[in-house]
Amino acid sequence: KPRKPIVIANWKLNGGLDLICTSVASFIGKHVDAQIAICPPYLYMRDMMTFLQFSELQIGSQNVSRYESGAYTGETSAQMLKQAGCSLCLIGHSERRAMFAENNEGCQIKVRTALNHGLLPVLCVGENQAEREANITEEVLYKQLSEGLANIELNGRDLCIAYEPVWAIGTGLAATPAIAQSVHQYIRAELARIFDADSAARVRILYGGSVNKTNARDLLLQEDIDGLLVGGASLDPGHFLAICEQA
Ligand code: G2H
Repeated sequence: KPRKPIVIANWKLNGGLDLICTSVASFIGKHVDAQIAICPPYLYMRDMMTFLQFSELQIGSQNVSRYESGAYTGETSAQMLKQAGCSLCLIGHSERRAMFAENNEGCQIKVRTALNHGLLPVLCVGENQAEREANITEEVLYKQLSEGLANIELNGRDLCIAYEPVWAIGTGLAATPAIAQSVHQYIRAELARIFDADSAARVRILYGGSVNKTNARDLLLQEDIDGLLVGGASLDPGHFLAICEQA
């Protein structure tokens, strides 16, 4: 594969110290070719950091503030995340869009902030069931990508896009490898329009939505699927490791 595979665990509002310990322990002595990151709830990042000398795991954040500092109660800035040892951050996960009123404009500010502080932004996009049934998947993605990445200059810095069809999230019904590949191909073409062909060829596009150790391999075999974003299955350390070993 031309791009280094990446597998990210998104624990959402789950897990705790025990899961940090067992998850990091499961990677000790294991060699995986892919870049692997776990996004625990903020509170556990520092605990995870203390174990990381034993493995090549990275820490990711499930969100990042659009603000740098100031009177913004409840927020955590990109600079703080970077200082805490975070390597990457998810931006605009569909749950944040649906339940916490995140929009494309806010995502664009977060992508910019993450890049400025040396965090790898993982911008999440995807259509819901009604949009897929109405055949407007590409229109939805076009808007999410062109607004979410408006006026961003990469200047050689890394960016990831996570394609997470909302109808596949937590439902057990993952997109078929063929459907995912065709959407990923569309996303890469859009990235070439937004940036340029070289940048688009470098951006890693992850698939997310009911990924498990049984469907991971076929998804990863697709030309434009460069990694996976794993929710439910990442809460079982052995299961998550089995997914990572296929990347
Ligand atoms: C999609 C995914 C991880 P799950 O949200 O971001 O969750 O694998 O449980 O569908």
